[in-house]
Amino acid sequence: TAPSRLDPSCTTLTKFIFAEENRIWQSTGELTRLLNSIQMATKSVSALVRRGGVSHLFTHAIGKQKETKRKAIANEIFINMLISSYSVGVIVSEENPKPLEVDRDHRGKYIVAIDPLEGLPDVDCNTAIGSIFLILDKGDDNLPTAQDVLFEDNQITAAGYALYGSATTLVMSTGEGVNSFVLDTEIGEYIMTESNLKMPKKGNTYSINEGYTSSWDDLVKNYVNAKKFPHSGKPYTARYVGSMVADIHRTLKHGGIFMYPANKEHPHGKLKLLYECKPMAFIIEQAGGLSTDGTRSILDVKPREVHQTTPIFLGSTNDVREFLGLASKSV
Ligand code: AHM
Repeated sequence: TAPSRLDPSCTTLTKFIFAEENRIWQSTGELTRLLNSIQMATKSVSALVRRGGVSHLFTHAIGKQKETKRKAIANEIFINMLISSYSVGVIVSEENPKPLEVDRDHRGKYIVAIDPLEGLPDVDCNTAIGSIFLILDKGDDNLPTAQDVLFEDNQITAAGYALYGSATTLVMSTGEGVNSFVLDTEIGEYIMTESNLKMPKKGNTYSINEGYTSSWDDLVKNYVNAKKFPHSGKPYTARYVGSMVADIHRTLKHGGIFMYPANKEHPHGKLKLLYECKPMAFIIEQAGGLSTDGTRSILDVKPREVHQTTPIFLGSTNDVREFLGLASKSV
């Protein structure tokens, strides 16, 4: 259970970041500053999302216009915070066509890929949305440039997401398991609610947009069919918010499988490799689950383009293995 906010011994995200720096990073403080700038950005975006339609920022905008405006503000918040951390050399954002090189005075050693506000199509219906981040290190002493974003040997230093749901939750991994924090709005701090979170080995939920059934390949059709009409046991439950962070957060907590395969409209999948799929795959694998594009782990897919998309299947080990088992039989 979550510790009381009045308990001074509870672990806040800020305390956790300092303790981790001391314990494992033996760092110069760069990663600490960077993670703190990301937590600050998510707090600001959380406030922006919660003000929603009543904020003066949005009163003149409607529908798609409103969505675009909100994304632009969230992007500006993230980029500003990242630059102010003096830890980032290059920023890739879903909202910017090209990678952004940080000016010489503020430049640091990390490459950061972000989707500042994700899952917006249904935001007018008050659905949960999120922000996603991936921190890469190219592993040498030269500060990164835009060309380094697609460097094959970039290592993931950390990844995570903030989910703006009924509460704001931040889930993060620095490669030593997954930790989850909930924003206590009264004190403005994230409080740790789960440490070293492990996902169930098997779930009973599948999550996919079934409206596209007619354009899936036979493998996906057969797999989903097997979940609905099992030879034995109960059928799986279907859950699909249509907001990636919400769907994957539920999969992390309750187990099961999330899928966004290729379809006719998106022959190479819809979700973006660098700032949507890789961070989520990192979290799921750090929590003991699996991710795949159908043939290999999403973490092993080498990016060729900044905004590249990929089919993605991820979730509980046994569920993803069952899917991959069908895949190997169908070749
Ligand atoms: P975007 O790339 O336009 O931001 O869309 C991403 C969103 C994800 O949050 C979600 O998983 C997916 O698109 C839903 O797509 P669909 O409506 O095709 O099922």
